[in-house]
Amino acid sequence: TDRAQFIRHIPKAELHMHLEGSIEPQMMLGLAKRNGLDLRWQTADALRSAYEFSSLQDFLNLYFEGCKVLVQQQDFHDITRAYLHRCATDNVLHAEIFIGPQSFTERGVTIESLMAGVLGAMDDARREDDVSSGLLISAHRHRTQADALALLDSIAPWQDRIAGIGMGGPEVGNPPSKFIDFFAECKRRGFKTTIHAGEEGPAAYVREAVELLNVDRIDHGNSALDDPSLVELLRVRAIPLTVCPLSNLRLKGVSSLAQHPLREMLQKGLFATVNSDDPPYFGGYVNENMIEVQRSLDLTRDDIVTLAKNSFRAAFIDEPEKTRYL
Ligand code: ES4
Ligand code: ZN
Repeated sequence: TDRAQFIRHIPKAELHMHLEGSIEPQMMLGLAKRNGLDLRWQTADALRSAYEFSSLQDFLNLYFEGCKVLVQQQDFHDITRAYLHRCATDNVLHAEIFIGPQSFTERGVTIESLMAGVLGAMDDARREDDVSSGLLISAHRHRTQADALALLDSIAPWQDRIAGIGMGGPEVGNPPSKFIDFFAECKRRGFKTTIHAGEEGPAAYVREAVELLNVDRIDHGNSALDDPSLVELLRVRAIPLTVCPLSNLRLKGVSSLAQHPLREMLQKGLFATVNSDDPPYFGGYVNENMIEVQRSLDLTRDDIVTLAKNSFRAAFIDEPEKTRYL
């Protein structure tokens, strides 16, 4: 349709996408074969049919299992390059991509091969496709704060190549308040920060992320709408929310896209962006997320323009560079 074409063509940024969650089934099988690993699935269709989830934890179990196919520097290069190629096709001019090194270093993969693979592919995409990108290092909230601080030390050699630090993993039972010292240390080192909050957890977790961690963005943030004074805080401070509609649908955060909180977020003046989270797992890249949520919530052309502009405004890039996109 007209509106879908408009969405595909408008220049945009993506700010919430996990590299480990970007591996298409065919590539997953190829990586397993290349590394001599046996997967529980033998065909792309069989793997795809496993992508049915009842909750965030149910998804994370499969996601962490899939991480095992990433072993060599070339593996990290190839998945990063494939995603950034897709960005070029989708008019995503800038992408900020998460990777969670703890899934790999715990198995003996070196941080050096992980970083060289990902950063090399980001450089290639800039040169070959004119796609700009930033790397977000994500810590696991189900591990300890000491683990997160050790991760921070391990990435120190690449400080100037890292756009920001994030946090993901099973949310309920692992509140932001568990990581006050870690996020203070990230800030002390000059990093921008973000954290998954309000995806399955309550509004109180989003409030902790803002008031105790002072993060620069919130990933998801859906449950914030349950607390009117928190909505006001997010609006006044203009804290971006990286919303992921198809992720919320597939992890049962919403029962249908028509129930998705995005329209209410925009109506209340919140700084919302639309993102894909883990595209093959949840059934779409950023364009599919925007197209499907636009249709389900009957978003206007102006809403789409707002979302696209917000994606650049919320990016962890220097203000002078941002104006190139706005
Ligand atoms: C997540 Cl660690 C991680 N990866 C992908 N998506 C997520 N959502 C919450 N935590
Ligand atoms: Zn996420």
